[in-house]
Amino acid sequence: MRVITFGTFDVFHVGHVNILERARACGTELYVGVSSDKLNFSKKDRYPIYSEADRMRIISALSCVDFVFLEESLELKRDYIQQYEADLLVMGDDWQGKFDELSDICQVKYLPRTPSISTTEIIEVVRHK
Ligand code: C2G
Repeated sequence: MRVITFGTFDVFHVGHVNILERARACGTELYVGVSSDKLNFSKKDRYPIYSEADRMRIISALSCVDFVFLEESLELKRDYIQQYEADLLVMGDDWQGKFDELSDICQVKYLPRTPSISTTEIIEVVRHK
């Protein structure tokens, strides 16, 4: 079973590795869409700390990841799922319910986030040191 997931994975941390390993364990292959720098800018009004090339490089190096591609728009999830023939979409539960409309083409599962860690918090901590 081919699993697909999406994310920015900026300033890679343990919450990211936890969700990727758990997503991979839901099937036999894991495909990861890494959000582009432009997509992040349009969403958050700032570019990620790490470039999309570096973020893709980090995700590609993980043993639980089989294939990495660039996610250029949030609205293209349906196309990516079809293009890569994914059977299951996994996302963290901060996205709970948000992708249920895709359940006509694949299974959709939300996994609990790792508590007390986020890229935003890491940036704040480092900024105030
Ligand atoms: N995550 C987690 N636990 C944390 C932090 C993040 O499980 N403590 C999960 C998120 O739920 C998400 C994945 O890690 O499934 C990537 O998180 P982000 O990098 O914040 O990605 P996001 O901006 O949510 O995704 O199409 C979605 C976009 O790509 C953006």
